[in-house]
Amino acid sequence: MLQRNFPKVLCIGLTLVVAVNILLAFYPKGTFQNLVLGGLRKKLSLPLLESDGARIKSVSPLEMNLQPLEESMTLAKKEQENVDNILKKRVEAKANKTKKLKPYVKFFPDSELFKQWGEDLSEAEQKKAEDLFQKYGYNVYLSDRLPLNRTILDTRDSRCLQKMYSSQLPSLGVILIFLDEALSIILRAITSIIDRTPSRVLKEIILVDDFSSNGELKEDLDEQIKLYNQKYPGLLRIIRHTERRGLAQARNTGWEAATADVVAILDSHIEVNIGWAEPILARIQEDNTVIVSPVFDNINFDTFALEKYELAVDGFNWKLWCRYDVLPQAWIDLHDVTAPIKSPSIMGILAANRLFLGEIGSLDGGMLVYGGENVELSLRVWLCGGKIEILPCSRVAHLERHHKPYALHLSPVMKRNALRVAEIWMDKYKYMVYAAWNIPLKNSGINYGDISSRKALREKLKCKTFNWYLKNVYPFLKPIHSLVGYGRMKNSLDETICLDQGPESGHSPIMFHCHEFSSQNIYYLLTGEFYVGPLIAERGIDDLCLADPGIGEQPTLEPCSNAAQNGLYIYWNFRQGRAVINRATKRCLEIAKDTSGTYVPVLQVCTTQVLCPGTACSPQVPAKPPVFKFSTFRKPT
Ligand SMILES: *[C@@H]1O[C@H](CO)[C@@H](O)[C@H](O)[C@H]1NC(C)=O
Ligand SMILES: [Mn+2]
Repeated sequence: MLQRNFPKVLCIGLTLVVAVNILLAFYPKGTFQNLVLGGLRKKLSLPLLESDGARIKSVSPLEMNLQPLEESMTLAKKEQENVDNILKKRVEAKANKTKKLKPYVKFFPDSELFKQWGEDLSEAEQKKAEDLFQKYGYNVYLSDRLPLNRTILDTRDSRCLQKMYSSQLPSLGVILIFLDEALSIILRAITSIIDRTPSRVLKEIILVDDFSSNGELKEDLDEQIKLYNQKYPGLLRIIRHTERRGLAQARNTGWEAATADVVAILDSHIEVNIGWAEPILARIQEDNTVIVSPVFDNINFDTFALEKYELAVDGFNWKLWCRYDVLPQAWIDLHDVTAPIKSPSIMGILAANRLFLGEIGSLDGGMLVYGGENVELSLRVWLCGGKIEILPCSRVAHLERHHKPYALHLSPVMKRNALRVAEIWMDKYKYMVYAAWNIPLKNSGINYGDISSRKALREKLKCKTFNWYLKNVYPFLKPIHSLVGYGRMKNSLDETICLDQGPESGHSPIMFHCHEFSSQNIYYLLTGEFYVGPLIAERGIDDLCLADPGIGEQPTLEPCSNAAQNGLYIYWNFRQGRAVINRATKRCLEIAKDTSGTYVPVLQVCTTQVLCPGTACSPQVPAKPPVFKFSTFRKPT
């Protein structure tokens, strides 16, 4: 399945986003819809689907850069292929020596693990590798056999190699947090840090275990730490949570234990690349209020080959899912590929002056499990006196899991954390987050925890408003000021089906059995538009507008500004409980059975479904059903 190739939630290494997704533009969404229509929805997990929507949107502004990106991706792939071929030949030569080659049989033909890997494995080995893959979400079998100090491609721009750094850099503490990671993965992260950080600056490596259940992370890991410390006295420490406390708390635990001038808070499924630390330390030495992020490359979950990612900044959509955004023009105009890039947000991995991070409140411990904590920190940094930058010369390779063994359904947690961010930071714009998630503003039924201490912190630090952030840092997000209401649209002829964006992007809405995904989100604006499908509300990208083409019975969906240009009629009169009437054509949106007996949305002369067409409708006279209405009419105020 296509989506499998893509990341689910974690934006670090939104795999292939920058390159391949551009080519696929709207394809994943079509696939999703087809699957829904095929009744296969149960097989898919929610976060996967929802982040798809976000990804499609995030990619659109990058389309203009398609050509150069494609070229450099091809180049990077070729370099990697050469490395891979050499490695493969070595492995083959070794295998030939040690055993007779049997014809290769794939015992797990459907497993993503064996798509590009594992040809030389016996049945027992395949079974073992597949079991480990299911347990961890990446190729532990291979990881256990790769050298801990393996060489990876230096993905820096050549101009980074000419940078000179002070010999008096601040000291660095590296925090590695983990939860049920494979031991060899953690050891490779540690090895890369020790090997690729100047020893004069590397003061400490602090491991934080967020209550793993994995046996090899107990004595075996302790034993390894002891061995490292024999070689590098006092360098490593491990702190173990005695209950699961989530990502944000694990990061805080590490931060509290650190003593170095600068802390780098990393995942433990990474390998830092050559020269990663110097740009970070130099930049923070220059300005201790800047929170920086390295650039990520991707370690493929199956082959462990490194895939170079292009430069991008970190952003998020109204659901607060993180994603990559285009590089700012101001940075491009500098013509210096080594210069720090101002970024609206940060992904999971960051480095900061230890004391400054404390002053602004480190991580919000009220964030559960995972997701949203990066946006919370980003808003706080920008609004309370700091800034965020991506450092192009600092590169970290990040292993994106194929599937997450823990927290299978991240969407509910993400939703809850997003509301928490909205309530603390987004002032009068918080309704945009509720609307994007299709949650009522009042009585949402979602407990986002106690936010009083975070609000007090906001007061204490005299932080700026979200409006300032929108104007000065992230003008890309475009709140809808005239939102009248949102929810699902049903027709009283059959309340089990909802108006749905339908299988073809940008074209035919359908009636489909009601579900929880955003393809059935409907937004009605004071200006008369109906947006159908996931809320976008971003500069330069249109939401989909319900349109009356003026001919035929079929309503269509078109990007709103296109629709207006193409002479489609996109303005409707509507009040809850009344008909949906096109302002120009005076036709009503109704439903009717097609030849196969399925209800479809139709545009027709208003029939029995309305008593009072036009605007001259007396509020005392409700329309006679059947009529379209919001099943739950959610007002943004
Ligand atoms: C990795 O470590 C081994 C054993 O210590 C050593 O022989 C080898 O040269 C190292 N490789 C690299 C690339 O540093
Ligand atoms: Mn990660």
